[in-house]
Amino acid sequence: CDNKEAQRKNGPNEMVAKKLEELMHLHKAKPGDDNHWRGLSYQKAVRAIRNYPYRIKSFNQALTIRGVAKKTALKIMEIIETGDLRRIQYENTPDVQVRKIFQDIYGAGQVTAYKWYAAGCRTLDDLLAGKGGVTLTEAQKIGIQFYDDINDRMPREEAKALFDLIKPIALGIDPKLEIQIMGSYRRGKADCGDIDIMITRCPDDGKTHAGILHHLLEALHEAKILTEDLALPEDPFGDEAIYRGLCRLPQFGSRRRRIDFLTIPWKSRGAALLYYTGDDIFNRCIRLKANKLGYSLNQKGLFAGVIRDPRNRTIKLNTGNLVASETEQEIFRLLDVPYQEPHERVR
Ligand code: DCP
Ligand code: MG
Ligand code: MN
Repeated sequence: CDNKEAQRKNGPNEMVAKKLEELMHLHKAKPGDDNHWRGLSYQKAVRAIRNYPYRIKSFNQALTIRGVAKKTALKIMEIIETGDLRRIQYENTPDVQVRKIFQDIYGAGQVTAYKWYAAGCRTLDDLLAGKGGVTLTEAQKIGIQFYDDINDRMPREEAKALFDLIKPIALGIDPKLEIQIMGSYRRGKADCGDIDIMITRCPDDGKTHAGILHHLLEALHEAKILTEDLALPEDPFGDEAIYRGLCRLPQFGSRRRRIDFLTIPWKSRGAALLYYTGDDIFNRCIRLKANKLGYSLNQKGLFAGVIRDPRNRTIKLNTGNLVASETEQEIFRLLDVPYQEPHERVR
């Protein structure tokens, strides 16, 4: 996991990257694990191609790019030589197009999209009408109502403007709260798919942030900043809670934006910050590094001595001992990885 500068979108191979990205989205719209993994491997290749500083001219040169194997190199050559990729037309069939639209509905995934298609639905209106006996959750209905808003990304300035409204309201409830934006915003991206807000509080004075989310959500609805709830916290009075919803700037004509709140115990703030800053591929990479050193890393901390069931590695026979969780720096140090600034955390 070495450093990598942010993706360039005006580099010498942008046309190649765009076409492969199109194909990646088509694979991701198909069900099944192999399509999922194929989508991920394209994602890595697309990034590496965007970061590659020279114009790709030959098959062998393409092969030198990390994440590009023979099949991808052949596709790259086809794009360079013909300006197009036939495989895109071949994959982009009407059923894939419909499922791609369905799967972008909040609260729906590949499996649901497939099910709805199989039930005979072809449009968002079909879904709303319950065609083929389809029933929608409340979150999915909101997902359809604000389909375009939710699937659009906001400029980072808008994320900041929303946060600048939210922060004083939170501090008005408890001035000792620590509140900050994570996710793509913290990585410095110019546009954000949503706003990811972390809340915690130092318990030195005997108080914690437990229960704060309940009051904050109420105040933000009152202020007409929160507009719809998508997923309410299971226990809004605990110190670990997740909320997902929609928000908007109070200005007339402003669009709905996705917002996530997470409250986390003070002790695990470093690990939570690391995890929720991402990006997701960087996380996978650093988790792998942790595993190689015999650790286990998640949003709660870095653990030593975790024993996993050899027949099913996702089952922990022993949860291990917490070795670091309060700062990102100590986690990087223990993993023997040089500290990486948030904007560098893209792989
Ligand atoms: N995350 C992860 N794996 C996932 C989902 C999320 O590791 N499957 C972590 C890394 C993400 C962070 O949580 O950076 C926030 O998730 P988001 O879905 O909000 O992703 P980003 O904020 O990175 O991007 P976007 O601008 O699209 O919201
Ligand atoms: Mg985000
Ligand atoms: Mn998010």
